[in-house]
Amino acid sequence: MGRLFMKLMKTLFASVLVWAFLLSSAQAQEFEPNYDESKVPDYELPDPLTFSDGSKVNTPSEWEKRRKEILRLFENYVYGKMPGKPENLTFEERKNIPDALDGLATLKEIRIHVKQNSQKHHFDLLLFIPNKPKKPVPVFLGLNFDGNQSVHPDKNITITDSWLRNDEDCKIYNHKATKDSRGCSRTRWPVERILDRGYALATIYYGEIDPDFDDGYQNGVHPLFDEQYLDTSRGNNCASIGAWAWGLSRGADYLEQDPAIDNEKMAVLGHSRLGKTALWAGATDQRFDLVISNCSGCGGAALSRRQFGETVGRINSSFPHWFCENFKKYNQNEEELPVDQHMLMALMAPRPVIAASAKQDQWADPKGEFLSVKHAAPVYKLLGKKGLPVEEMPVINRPVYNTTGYVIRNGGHDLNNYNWEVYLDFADHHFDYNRLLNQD
Ligand code: GTR
Repeated sequence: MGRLFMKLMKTLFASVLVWAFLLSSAQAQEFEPNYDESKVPDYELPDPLTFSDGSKVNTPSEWEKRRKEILRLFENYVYGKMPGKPENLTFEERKNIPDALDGLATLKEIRIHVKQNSQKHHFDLLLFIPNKPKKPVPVFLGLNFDGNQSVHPDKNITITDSWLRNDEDCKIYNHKATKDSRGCSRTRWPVERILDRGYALATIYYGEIDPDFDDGYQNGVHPLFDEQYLDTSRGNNCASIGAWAWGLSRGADYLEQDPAIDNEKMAVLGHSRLGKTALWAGATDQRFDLVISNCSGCGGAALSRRQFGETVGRINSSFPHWFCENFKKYNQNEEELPVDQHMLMALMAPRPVIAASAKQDQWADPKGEFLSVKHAAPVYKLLGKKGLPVEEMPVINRPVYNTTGYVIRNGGHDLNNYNWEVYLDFADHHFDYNRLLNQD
Protein backbone atom coordinates (compact mmCIF):
# COMPACT_ATOMS: atom_id res chain seq x y z
CA MET A 1 0.00 0.00 0.00
CA GLY A 2 2.78 2.38 1.09
CA ARG A 3 4.84 1.50 -1.97
CA LEU A 4 1.89 1.95 -4.31
CA PHE A 5 1.21 5.34 -2.74
CA MET A 6 4.86 6.42 -3.20
CA LYS A 7 4.77 5.28 -6.84
CA LEU A 8 1.60 7.22 -7.43
CA MET A 9 3.07 10.31 -5.82
CA LYS A 10 6.23 10.03 -7.91
CA THR A 11 4.23 9.75 -11.13
CA LEU A 12 2.11 12.70 -10.08
CA PHE A 13 5.19 14.76 -9.20
CA ALA A 14 6.86 13.87 -12.52
CA SER A 15 3.82 14.86 -14.53
CA VAL A 16 3.48 18.13 -12.62
CA LEU A 17 7.11 18.87 -13.50
CA VAL A 18 6.53 18.04 -17.17
CA TRP A 19 3.47 20.30 -17.26
CA ALA A 20 5.29 23.13 -15.51
CA PHE A 21 8.13 22.81 -18.00
CA LEU A 22 5.80 22.71 -21.01
CA LEU A 23 3.85 25.66 -19.72
CA SER A 24 6.89 27.81 -19.01
CA SER A 25 8.54 27.03 -22.34
CA ALA A 26 5.23 27.74 -24.10
CA GLN A 27 5.05 31.07 -22.28
CA ALA A 28 8.66 31.83 -23.09
CA GLN A 29 8.02 31.04 -26.74
CA GLU A 30 4.76 32.91 -26.73
CA PHE A 31 6.29 36.38 -26.70
CA GLU A 32 8.54 37.24 -29.58
CA PRO A 33 9.01 41.03 -29.70
CA ASN A 34 8.61 42.55 -33.11
CA TYR A 35 11.51 44.71 -34.24
CA ASP A 36 10.57 44.76 -37.89
CA GLU A 37 8.94 48.00 -39.06
CA SER A 38 7.23 46.21 -41.94
CA LYS A 39 5.40 43.98 -39.42
CA VAL A 40 3.92 46.85 -37.46
CA PRO A 41 0.16 46.37 -37.84
CA ASP A 42 -2.03 48.95 -39.56
CA TYR A 43 -3.67 51.02 -36.91
CA GLU A 44 -5.83 54.04 -36.49
CA LEU A 45 -5.18 56.36 -33.56
CA PRO A 46 -8.08 57.81 -31.60
CA ASP A 47 -8.36 61.55 -32.27
CA PRO A 48 -7.53 63.69 -29.23
CA LEU A 49 -9.75 66.41 -30.68
CA THR A 50 -12.91 64.31 -31.07
CA PHE A 51 -15.14 63.70 -28.05
CA SER A 52 -16.28 60.16 -27.31
CA ASP A 53 -19.72 61.05 -28.73
CA GLY A 54 -18.13 61.95 -32.08
CA SER A 55 -18.40 65.74 -31.81
CA LYS A 56 -15.34 67.84 -32.55
CA VAL A 57 -13.23 70.01 -30.31
CA ASN A 58 -12.89 73.42 -31.93
CA THR A 59 -11.94 75.80 -29.15
CA PRO A 60 -9.58 75.87 -26.14
CA SER A 61 -12.55 75.75 -23.77
CA GLU A 62 -13.92 72.66 -25.54
CA TRP A 63 -10.47 71.16 -25.18
CA GLU A 64 -10.70 71.63 -21.41
CA LYS A 65 -13.78 69.36 -21.44
CA ARG A 66 -12.15 66.86 -23.76
CA ARG A 67 -9.04 66.94 -21.58
CA LYS A 68 -11.15 65.77 -18.63
CA GLU A 69 -12.66 63.04 -20.76
CA ILE A 70 -9.20 61.78 -21.83
CA LEU A 71 -7.93 61.94 -18.26
CA ARG A 72 -10.88 59.75 -17.15
CA LEU A 73 -10.08 57.27 -19.94
CA PHE A 74 -6.45 56.95 -18.79
CA GLU A 75 -7.65 56.58 -15.20
CA ASN A 76 -10.20 53.96 -16.08
CA TYR A 77 -8.24 51.91 -18.58
CA VAL A 78 -4.51 52.42 -18.06
CA TYR A 79 -3.12 53.81 -14.80
CA GLY A 80 -6.08 53.74 -12.41
CA LYS A 81 -7.57 56.53 -10.37
CA MET A 82 -5.40 58.21 -7.77
CA PRO A 83 -6.59 59.80 -4.56
CA GLY A 84 -5.84 63.50 -4.07
CA LYS A 85 -3.82 65.21 -1.40
CA PRO A 86 -4.05 63.27 1.89
CA GLU A 87 -5.97 64.61 4.91
CA ASN A 88 -2.78 65.05 6.81
CA LEU A 89 0.48 65.95 5.15
CA THR A 90 3.48 67.35 7.02
CA PHE A 91 7.06 68.12 6.10
CA GLU A 92 9.84 67.44 8.55
CA GLU A 93 13.15 69.05 7.67
CA ARG A 94 15.66 66.49 8.89
CA LYS A 95 18.74 68.01 7.32
CA ASN A 96 19.70 71.45 6.14
CA ILE A 97 23.38 71.73 5.27
CA PRO A 98 24.06 75.17 3.79
CA ASP A 99 27.59 74.47 2.56
CA ALA A 100 27.24 71.02 1.03
CA LEU A 101 29.31 69.91 -1.99
CA ASP A 102 32.14 72.33 -1.17
CA GLY A 103 29.75 75.21 -0.80
CA LEU A 104 28.05 74.66 -4.15
CA ALA A 105 24.69 73.75 -2.67
CA THR A 106 22.36 73.63 0.27
CA LEU A 107 21.43 70.03 0.90
CA LYS A 108 18.10 69.35 2.50
CA GLU A 109 16.34 66.20 3.47
CA ILE A 110 12.62 66.52 3.95
CA ARG A 111 10.63 63.67 5.40
CA ILE A 112 7.15 63.78 3.90
CA HIS A 113 4.68 62.35 6.41
CA VAL A 114 1.27 61.30 5.23
CA LYS A 115 -1.60 60.17 7.44
CA GLN A 116 -4.97 58.96 6.33
CA ASN A 117 -7.56 56.42 7.40
CA SER A 118 -5.68 55.93 10.67
CA GLN A 119 -2.61 54.74 8.76
CA LYS A 120 0.64 56.61 8.33
CA HIS A 121 3.60 56.46 6.01
CA HIS A 122 6.59 58.59 5.13
CA PHE A 123 9.19 59.02 2.41
CA ASP A 124 12.23 61.27 2.06
CA LEU A 125 12.84 63.98 -0.47
CA LEU A 126 16.48 64.86 -1.06
CA LEU A 127 16.96 68.40 -2.32
CA PHE A 128 20.04 70.19 -3.62
CA ILE A 129 19.63 73.95 -4.04
CA PRO A 130 22.39 75.89 -5.80
CA ASN A 131 23.87 78.55 -3.52
CA LYS A 132 24.97 80.96 -6.18
CA PRO A 133 21.72 82.42 -7.49
CA LYS A 134 20.29 84.79 -4.92
CA LYS A 135 16.72 84.20 -5.99
CA PRO A 136 14.26 81.29 -6.18
CA VAL A 137 15.45 78.70 -8.68
CA PRO A 138 13.71 76.25 -11.01
CA VAL A 139 13.75 72.62 -9.96
CA PHE A 140 13.87 69.16 -11.51
CA LEU A 141 11.99 66.52 -9.53
CA GLY A 142 12.50 62.85 -10.36
CA LEU A 143 12.19 59.51 -8.65
CA ASN A 144 15.29 57.33 -8.33
CA PHE A 145 15.68 53.55 -8.52
CA ASP A 146 18.23 52.72 -5.81
CA GLY A 147 17.73 55.07 -2.89
CA ASN A 148 18.62 58.75 -2.41
CA GLN A 149 22.13 57.73 -1.35
CA SER A 150 22.71 56.27 -4.85
CA VAL A 151 22.38 59.69 -6.48
CA HIS A 152 25.58 61.20 -5.06
CA PRO A 153 28.40 59.86 -2.83
CA ASP A 154 28.06 62.72 -0.30
CA LYS A 155 28.02 61.06 3.13
CA ASN A 156 25.42 63.50 4.41
CA ILE A 157 22.76 61.70 2.41
CA THR A 158 20.69 59.26 4.43
CA ILE A 159 20.82 55.68 3.21
CA THR A 160 17.33 54.36 2.60
CA ASP A 161 16.23 51.56 4.87
CA SER A 162 13.40 50.53 2.57
CA TRP A 163 13.10 47.44 0.42
CA LEU A 164 15.14 47.59 -2.83
CA ARG A 165 15.58 45.25 -5.75
CA ASN A 166 18.85 43.37 -5.38
CA ASP A 167 21.50 44.87 -7.61
CA GLU A 168 25.09 43.68 -7.63
CA ASP A 169 26.33 46.80 -9.47
CA CYS A 170 24.77 49.01 -6.82
CA LYS A 171 25.80 46.75 -3.92
CA ILE A 172 22.26 46.10 -2.87
CA TYR A 173 21.89 42.71 -1.23
CA ASN A 174 19.03 41.03 0.61
CA HIS A 175 16.86 43.93 -0.54
CA LYS A 176 18.78 46.41 1.61
CA ALA A 177 21.09 49.25 0.59
CA THR A 178 24.67 49.06 1.85
CA LYS A 179 27.01 51.99 2.41
CA ASP A 180 28.82 50.95 -0.76
CA SER A 181 25.70 51.89 -2.68
CA ARG A 182 26.48 55.58 -2.10
CA GLY A 183 26.71 57.28 -5.48
CA CYS A 184 26.15 54.05 -7.42
CA SER A 185 23.73 55.71 -9.84
CA ARG A 186 25.55 59.03 -10.03
CA THR A 187 26.01 58.76 -13.81
CA ARG A 188 22.25 59.27 -14.00
CA TRP A 189 22.35 62.35 -11.76
CA PRO A 190 25.05 64.89 -12.70
CA VAL A 191 24.26 66.88 -9.57
CA GLU A 192 27.11 69.44 -9.81
CA ARG A 193 26.33 70.18 -13.44
CA ILE A 194 22.63 70.72 -12.72
CA LEU A 195 23.54 73.06 -9.84
CA ASP A 196 26.11 74.89 -11.98
CA ARG A 197 23.38 75.64 -14.44
CA GLY A 198 21.34 77.22 -11.69
CA TYR A 199 18.77 74.48 -11.12
CA ALA A 200 17.76 72.70 -7.95
CA LEU A 201 17.40 68.93 -8.01
CA ALA A 202 14.89 67.02 -5.91
CA THR A 203 14.60 63.27 -5.77
CA ILE A 204 12.72 60.56 -3.89
CA TYR A 205 13.43 56.84 -3.82
CA TYR A 206 10.39 55.33 -5.54
CA GLY A 207 10.39 52.23 -3.34
CA GLU A 208 9.78 54.38 -0.27
CA ILE A 209 6.49 55.40 -1.87
CA ASP A 210 5.60 51.87 -2.97
CA PRO A 211 8.03 48.94 -3.12
CA ASP A 212 8.22 47.65 -6.69
CA PHE A 213 6.86 44.14 -6.41
CA ASP A 214 3.48 42.56 -6.75
CA ASP A 215 2.16 42.36 -3.20
CA GLY A 216 -1.55 42.94 -3.78
CA TYR A 217 -1.10 46.63 -2.85
CA GLN A 218 -0.58 45.88 0.84
CA ASN A 219 2.55 47.94 1.44
CA GLY A 220 3.91 51.44 0.73
CA VAL A 221 1.30 54.21 0.60
CA HIS A 222 -1.47 51.93 -0.67
CA PRO A 223 -2.91 51.08 2.79
CA LEU A 224 -3.62 54.81 3.29
CA PHE A 225 -5.87 54.98 0.27
CA ASP A 226 -9.65 54.60 0.52
CA GLU A 227 -11.04 51.24 -0.54
CA GLN A 228 -12.32 52.58 -3.89
CA TYR A 229 -8.72 53.16 -5.02
CA LEU A 230 -7.62 49.66 -4.06
CA ASP A 231 -10.52 47.52 -5.18
CA THR A 232 -9.21 45.66 -8.22
CA SER A 233 -12.71 44.46 -9.10
CA ARG A 234 -13.53 48.05 -10.10
CA GLY A 235 -10.86 47.80 -12.79
CA ASN A 236 -9.53 51.33 -12.27
CA ASN A 237 -7.57 50.66 -9.07
CA CYS A 238 -4.56 52.84 -8.31
CA ALA A 239 -1.67 50.47 -9.04
CA SER A 240 2.05 51.14 -8.52
CA ILE A 241 2.64 53.71 -11.27
CA GLY A 242 -0.34 55.61 -9.86
CA ALA A 243 1.11 55.44 -6.35
CA TRP A 244 4.54 56.64 -7.53
CA ALA A 245 2.94 59.53 -9.46
CA TRP A 246 0.92 60.38 -6.35
CA GLY A 247 4.25 60.51 -4.47
CA LEU A 248 5.64 62.95 -7.06
CA SER A 249 2.68 65.22 -6.41
CA ARG A 250 3.45 65.13 -2.68
CA GLY A 251 7.00 66.14 -3.63
CA ALA A 252 5.49 69.08 -5.52
CA ASP A 253 3.41 69.93 -2.42
CA TYR A 254 6.67 70.40 -0.56
CA LEU A 255 8.59 72.17 -3.33
CA GLU A 256 5.92 74.72 -4.12
CA GLN A 257 6.11 76.12 -0.60
CA ASP A 258 9.92 76.12 -0.22
CA PRO A 259 10.94 79.78 -0.67
CA ALA A 260 14.20 78.76 -2.35
CA ILE A 261 12.22 77.23 -5.25
CA ASP A 262 10.57 79.09 -8.10
CA ASN A 263 7.28 77.20 -8.01
CA GLU A 264 6.31 78.30 -11.48
CA LYS A 265 9.29 76.45 -12.87
CA MET A 266 8.94 72.90 -11.63
CA ALA A 267 9.99 70.15 -14.05
CA VAL A 268 9.22 66.48 -13.51
CA LEU A 269 11.38 63.82 -15.08
CA GLY A 270 11.87 60.08 -15.03
CA HIS A 271 13.64 57.23 -16.71
CA SER A 272 12.02 54.03 -17.93
CA ARG A 273 9.23 52.86 -15.56
CA LEU A 274 9.81 56.15 -13.75
CA GLY A 275 9.48 57.94 -17.11
CA LYS A 276 6.01 56.39 -17.46
CA THR A 277 5.39 57.66 -13.94
CA ALA A 278 6.68 61.19 -14.71
CA LEU A 279 4.28 61.37 -17.68
CA TRP A 280 1.34 60.26 -15.58
CA ALA A 281 2.29 62.76 -12.87
CA GLY A 282 2.57 65.51 -15.50
CA ALA A 283 -0.85 64.59 -16.88
CA THR A 284 -2.60 64.53 -13.52
CA ASP A 285 -0.85 67.42 -11.82
CA GLN A 286 -0.59 70.63 -13.77
CA ARG A 287 1.71 72.20 -11.22
CA PHE A 288 4.44 70.44 -13.16
CA ASP A 289 5.37 73.14 -15.62
CA LEU A 290 7.55 70.95 -17.83
CA VAL A 291 7.58 67.18 -18.33
CA ILE A 292 10.43 64.89 -19.37
CA SER A 293 10.16 61.28 -20.44
CA ASN A 294 13.47 59.43 -20.70
CA CYS A 295 13.25 56.04 -22.48
CA SER A 296 9.78 55.45 -21.03
CA GLY A 297 8.63 53.00 -23.72
CA CYS A 298 5.48 50.90 -23.45
CA GLY A 299 2.89 52.47 -21.17
CA GLY A 300 4.97 55.68 -21.34
CA ALA A 301 5.69 57.65 -24.48
CA ALA A 302 5.49 54.76 -27.00
CA LEU A 303 2.30 54.19 -28.97
CA SER A 304 0.72 50.93 -27.80
CA ARG A 305 -0.92 50.18 -31.13
CA ARG A 306 2.44 49.74 -32.87
CA GLN A 307 3.18 46.63 -30.77
CA PHE A 308 6.88 47.20 -31.43
CA GLY A 309 9.28 45.81 -28.80
CA GLU A 310 7.51 45.59 -25.45
CA THR A 311 3.73 45.25 -25.79
CA VAL A 312 0.76 45.79 -23.49
CA GLY A 313 0.38 42.02 -22.99
CA ARG A 314 4.03 41.60 -22.20
CA ILE A 315 4.29 44.48 -19.74
CA ASN A 316 1.12 43.39 -17.93
CA SER A 317 2.42 39.88 -17.49
CA SER A 318 5.93 40.91 -16.40
CA PHE A 319 4.70 43.68 -14.13
CA PRO A 320 1.08 42.95 -13.18
CA HIS A 321 1.17 45.58 -10.43
CA TRP A 322 2.14 48.62 -12.52
CA PHE A 323 -1.13 49.40 -14.28
CA CYS A 324 -4.79 49.09 -13.29
CA GLU A 325 -6.68 45.84 -13.82
CA ASN A 326 -8.60 47.16 -16.82
CA PHE A 327 -5.38 47.66 -18.80
CA LYS A 328 -5.06 43.86 -18.94
CA LYS A 329 -8.14 43.75 -21.17
CA TYR A 330 -5.94 45.17 -23.89
CA ASN A 331 -3.32 42.45 -23.81
CA GLN A 332 -2.99 41.40 -27.46
CA ASN A 333 -5.94 43.71 -28.05
CA GLU A 334 -4.35 47.15 -28.40
CA GLU A 335 -6.66 48.30 -31.19
CA GLU A 336 -9.56 48.33 -28.73
CA LEU A 337 -7.83 50.71 -26.32
CA PRO A 338 -9.95 53.88 -26.02
CA VAL A 339 -6.72 55.92 -25.85
CA ASP A 340 -3.16 55.76 -27.09
CA GLN A 341 -0.09 57.40 -25.67
CA HIS A 342 -0.16 60.49 -27.96
CA MET A 343 -3.22 61.45 -25.92
CA LEU A 344 -1.16 61.24 -22.74
CA MET A 345 1.32 63.66 -24.35
CA ALA A 346 -1.59 65.91 -25.30
CA LEU A 347 -2.65 66.07 -21.65
CA MET A 348 0.51 68.10 -20.98
CA ALA A 349 -0.61 70.85 -23.37
CA PRO A 350 0.07 73.74 -23.37
CA ARG A 351 3.05 72.92 -21.12
CA PRO A 352 6.39 71.83 -22.61
CA VAL A 353 7.03 68.10 -22.86
CA ILE A 354 10.00 66.24 -24.31
CA ALA A 355 10.54 62.54 -24.94
CA ALA A 356 13.97 60.97 -25.35
CA SER A 357 14.83 57.60 -26.85
CA ALA A 358 18.07 55.69 -27.35
CA LYS A 359 19.09 54.01 -30.56
CA GLN A 360 19.79 50.64 -28.99
CA ASP A 361 16.69 50.74 -26.83
CA GLN A 362 14.42 49.14 -29.40
CA TRP A 363 12.45 47.43 -26.62
CA ALA A 364 11.07 50.91 -25.80
CA ASP A 365 10.20 51.61 -29.48
CA PRO A 366 11.96 54.92 -30.28
CA LYS A 367 9.77 55.52 -33.33
CA GLY A 368 6.62 54.96 -31.29
CA GLU A 369 7.91 57.50 -28.77
CA PHE A 370 8.55 60.02 -31.56
CA LEU A 371 5.11 59.45 -33.08
CA SER A 372 3.24 60.03 -29.87
CA VAL A 373 4.90 63.43 -29.48
CA LYS A 374 4.15 64.18 -33.13
CA HIS A 375 0.48 63.19 -32.89
CA ALA A 376 -0.08 65.37 -29.82
CA ALA A 377 0.60 68.44 -32.01
CA PRO A 378 -3.01 69.29 -33.01
CA VAL A 379 -3.86 69.91 -29.34
CA TYR A 380 -0.84 72.19 -28.89
CA LYS A 381 -1.79 74.00 -32.06
CA LEU A 382 -5.34 74.56 -30.83
CA LEU A 383 -3.85 76.16 -27.71
CA GLY A 384 -1.59 78.43 -29.75
CA LYS A 385 1.61 76.41 -29.26
CA LYS A 386 3.84 74.64 -31.71
CA GLY A 387 4.43 70.90 -31.82
CA LEU A 388 7.59 69.36 -33.23
CA PRO A 389 9.44 71.35 -35.92
CA VAL A 390 9.89 68.15 -38.02
CA GLU A 391 7.64 65.55 -39.60
CA GLU A 392 10.12 62.67 -39.63
CA MET A 393 12.30 61.27 -36.87
CA PRO A 394 15.44 63.37 -36.45
CA VAL A 395 18.92 61.90 -36.82
CA ILE A 396 20.83 60.68 -33.78
CA ASN A 397 21.89 63.30 -31.20
CA ARG A 398 19.92 66.13 -32.75
CA PRO A 399 17.23 67.35 -30.35
CA VAL A 400 14.23 68.95 -32.05
CA TYR A 401 11.72 71.06 -30.23
CA ASN A 402 9.22 73.82 -30.01
CA THR A 403 6.83 73.42 -27.09
CA THR A 404 7.01 69.65 -27.58
CA GLY A 405 10.35 68.00 -28.19
CA TYR A 406 12.04 64.77 -29.09
CA VAL A 407 15.59 63.47 -29.15
CA ILE A 408 17.17 60.13 -29.94
CA ARG A 409 20.74 59.57 -28.82
CA ASN A 410 23.34 56.91 -29.37
CA GLY A 411 23.60 54.08 -26.90
CA GLY A 412 21.21 52.07 -24.80
CA HIS A 413 18.49 52.26 -22.21
CA ASP A 414 19.79 54.80 -19.71
CA LEU A 415 19.68 58.36 -18.42
CA ASN A 416 23.04 60.05 -18.91
CA ASN A 417 24.91 63.36 -19.17
CA TYR A 418 23.86 63.84 -22.76
CA ASN A 419 20.21 63.57 -21.78
CA TRP A 420 20.69 66.08 -18.99
CA GLU A 421 22.32 68.62 -21.31
CA VAL A 422 19.28 68.39 -23.57
CA TYR A 423 16.87 68.73 -20.64
CA LEU A 424 18.75 71.68 -19.17
CA ASP A 425 18.70 73.44 -22.56
CA PHE A 426 15.02 72.60 -23.03
CA ALA A 427 14.24 73.96 -19.56
CA ASP A 428 16.36 77.12 -20.11
CA HIS A 429 14.47 77.71 -23.33
CA HIS A 430 10.99 77.30 -21.88
CA PHE A 431 11.54 78.81 -18.49
CA ASP A 432 13.24 81.71 -20.22
CA TYR A 433 15.74 81.20 -17.51
CA ASN A 434 18.29 83.95 -17.46
CA ARG A 435 20.92 82.45 -15.36
CA LEU A 436 22.23 85.57 -13.69
CA LEU A 437 24.69 83.38 -11.91
CA ASN A 438 27.64 85.63 -12.57
CA GLN A 439 25.76 88.86 -12.11
CA ASP A 440 24.45 88.43 -8.58
C1 GTR B 1 11.78 46.80 -18.25
C2 GTR B 1 10.37 47.07 -18.70
C3 GTR B 1 10.29 48.43 -19.29
C4 GTR B 1 10.96 49.46 -18.43
C5 GTR B 1 12.18 48.96 -17.71
C6 GTR B 1 12.67 49.78 -16.51
O1 GTR B 1 11.98 45.54 -17.80
O2 GTR B 1 10.04 46.10 -19.64
O3 GTR B 1 8.94 48.76 -19.55
O4 GTR B 1 10.07 50.03 -17.56
O5 GTR B 1 12.02 47.69 -17.20
O6 GTR B 1 11.90 50.44 -15.85
O7 GTR B 1 13.85 49.70 -16.24
